[in-house]
Amino acid sequence: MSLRAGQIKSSENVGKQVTIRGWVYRLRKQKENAFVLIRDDRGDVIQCVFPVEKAASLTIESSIEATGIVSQDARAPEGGYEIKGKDLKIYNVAGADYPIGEYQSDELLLDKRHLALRTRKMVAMAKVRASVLDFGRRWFVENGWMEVTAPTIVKGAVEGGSTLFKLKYFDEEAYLSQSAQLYLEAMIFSLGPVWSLTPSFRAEKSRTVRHLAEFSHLEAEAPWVTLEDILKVEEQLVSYVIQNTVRERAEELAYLKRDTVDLKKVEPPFERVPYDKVIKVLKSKGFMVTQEDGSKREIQFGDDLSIDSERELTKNATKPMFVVGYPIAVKPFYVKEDSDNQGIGLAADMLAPQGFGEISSGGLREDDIVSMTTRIRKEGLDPAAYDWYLDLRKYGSVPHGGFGLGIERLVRWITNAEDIKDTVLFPRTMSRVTP
Ligand code: NSS
Repeated sequence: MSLRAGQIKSSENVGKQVTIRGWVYRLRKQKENAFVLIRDDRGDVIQCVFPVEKAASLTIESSIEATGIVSQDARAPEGGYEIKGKDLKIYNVAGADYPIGEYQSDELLLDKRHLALRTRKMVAMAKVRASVLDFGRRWFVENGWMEVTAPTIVKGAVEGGSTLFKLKYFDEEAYLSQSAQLYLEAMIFSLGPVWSLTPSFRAEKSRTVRHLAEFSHLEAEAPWVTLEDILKVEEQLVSYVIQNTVRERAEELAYLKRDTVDLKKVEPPFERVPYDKVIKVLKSKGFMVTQEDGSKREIQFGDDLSIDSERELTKNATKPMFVVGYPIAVKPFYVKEDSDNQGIGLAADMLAPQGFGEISSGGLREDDIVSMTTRIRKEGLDPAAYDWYLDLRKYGSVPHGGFGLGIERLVRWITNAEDIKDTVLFPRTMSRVTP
């Protein structure tokens, strides 16, 4: 029976014979011995020492099965245990030109991502991400929300026409979905609170460290809720995911050199900061916005928050915050207007601290058919494409709301990753669609 590195590294195994299958992660051949760091299929490593002639044909990433006796040696890397190799079976001698070495440009690592995902950094990232998805699902299951699946080939824009990916759908034109929201809205009438995890697509034409062309979108929608109900769900969900992920992935986060002191303090409630206060704060700091012609002017009421303004706002924060009370003009057609506060939308964005910025966005939905139709037109969209969606306002409309959370944005914050591309194994951006 073959064991994994983590199972072998234990004092009980010292002096016993074990077998491990894996890949040559690092290789150092000396006069008598070859030191082979073996990576198992969970990304964990252990050193195995062979007489050099036995390991003569080994190259980096060759796949092997090694059998030997476990010994404890403080000098052995990664936990102080090593295997004194006896038998070596080679499955495949990897080409000697394996392109990933210790120091590589980011671009090469992206070009060779199918191989780079064998690095321990990518393995750690993938494990943190898996825990985020796992605990996200658990939160919804434990709180009685039903998981649903919405289509990703659609006819209508949700988040504006400019970032739609068009595709030929038999004899007609269709788009890749930007958000499952409109479908989730249809489902709440008979399924109650629902949630989904689907890929969302945005033809983002700007290169930033927080935009992907394809991202994992965790979305939720519920009937009979207030804005405050939705914000409570968001802060509870995010806190639950973070607390559990930090606990389960302590080792990986340490490997990624993520200081988790602040993360451990993330718990409800998150501060609700009114949009007009945000503008005042940014103004007092002399914050400027770049206009279309490239010139700069002072930020003013009515401006949407940019990456830079969010960074400024959150750079010294240690917990996420909600920005509430955006002008309806900067929000999509579906956002409900505050009846007590004309021109203000019942919507909120959650901004992660330390400059990370927006990770989720949600609020109440317009439930009146007339004002919704007007706003669809105002956005330059065709109400005909929203025929079925408008039916939801015609037949038993109810107050309702929900939110969408970007998994990669959340993972980027949890792992303190410089670029959102680090949080996905095969990122899709404006300039990258392979591998
Ligand atoms: O455009 S959003 O702000 N809102 C929606 O799509 C709503 N229709 C969701 C809903 O209420 N059901 O996107 C939601 C989140 C946003 O806060 C980000 O965290 C993430 O989705 N997002 C992205 N992540 C990565 N890359 C890109 N391009 C991206 N766009 C949004």
